[in-house]
Amino acid sequence: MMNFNKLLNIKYPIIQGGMAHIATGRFAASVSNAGGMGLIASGSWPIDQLRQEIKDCKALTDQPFGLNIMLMHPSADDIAQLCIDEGVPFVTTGAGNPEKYIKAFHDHNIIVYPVVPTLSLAKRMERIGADGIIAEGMEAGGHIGAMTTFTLIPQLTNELHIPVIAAGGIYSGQTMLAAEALGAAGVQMGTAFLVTEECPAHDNYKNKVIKGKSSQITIIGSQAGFPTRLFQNSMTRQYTEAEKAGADPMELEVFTLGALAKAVKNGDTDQGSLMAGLVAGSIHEKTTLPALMERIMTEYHAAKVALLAPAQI
Ligand code: TUI
Repeated sequence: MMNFNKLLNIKYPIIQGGMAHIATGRFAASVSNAGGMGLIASGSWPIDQLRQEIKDCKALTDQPFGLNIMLMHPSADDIAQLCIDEGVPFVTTGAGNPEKYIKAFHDHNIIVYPVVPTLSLAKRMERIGADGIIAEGMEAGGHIGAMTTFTLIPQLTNELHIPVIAAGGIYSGQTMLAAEALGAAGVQMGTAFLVTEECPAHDNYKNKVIKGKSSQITIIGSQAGFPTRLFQNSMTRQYTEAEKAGADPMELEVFTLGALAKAVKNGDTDQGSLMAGLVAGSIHEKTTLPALMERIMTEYHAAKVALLAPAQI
């Protein structure tokens, strides 16, 4: 059942994904004000600016909000401490194992939902006390695992006792209903939130998502151990050639370093890193956050009624 919003005191069972360099305090507050769980990205800003983003978010909403910690970031320890110091109510983690932070978070009443790409990691997270799990299939944008949402979610909902949130491939009421059919208690979306009016990403980035086809999306970084889904462009072609030529992972980093900021801030669609999920091929218009949330919920309820209605033949 889609009921995890009741656990977290939010209107809709929808979390906004981390989205490095994009999800500011202001944006997270807008998502929370529209009835979802807004998340501030971390790792994209120096720690003092991140503290300010949290303060901005608190000033702009009285609704619950959260912060996403990218665990491979060298300042992950400081970011975790900042969440404790600033009383961030909800934390999600990605790109690693958050085990060492969970006790401290719980001691400070912080709810923790790790993002995981496998059943084994999810079971481990439940054992050590995670409050819920965000299971991300490889349809997602950015750093991904190897399981699809359709195969990952049932594995987790069959075996875990804590809420499972589906991520990867979710952008509409219908996909949300599909996640519910697999046992998910809620959904997380990134790409769908990227193309809202309130999102601070450059318009060139948003237009790429709105006009782009799923066939223009590729994966780079698999050899370096950090598979990342994004739009194909000059940067990804150069990266792939270097990868084929056997460049070492550190050399490959040079291509992606700063490339996300280039896309988000400068709108550089040629050399920038335009991370997006495969749903980019299904998203064709820009709306406001409240309109997006209302549309998804209306679609979700209509799709549910249509499924349950007797066949009309
Ligand atoms: O983390 C993500 N997606 C991301 S992080 C990111 S950051 C970034 N990348 C490039 C340039 C600038 C910034 C972009 N997209 N999603 C959650 C996620 N977590 N996907 C996969 C995982 C994951 C992988 C391995 C989680 C745990 C894990 O565990 C390995 C272990 O330690 O056992």
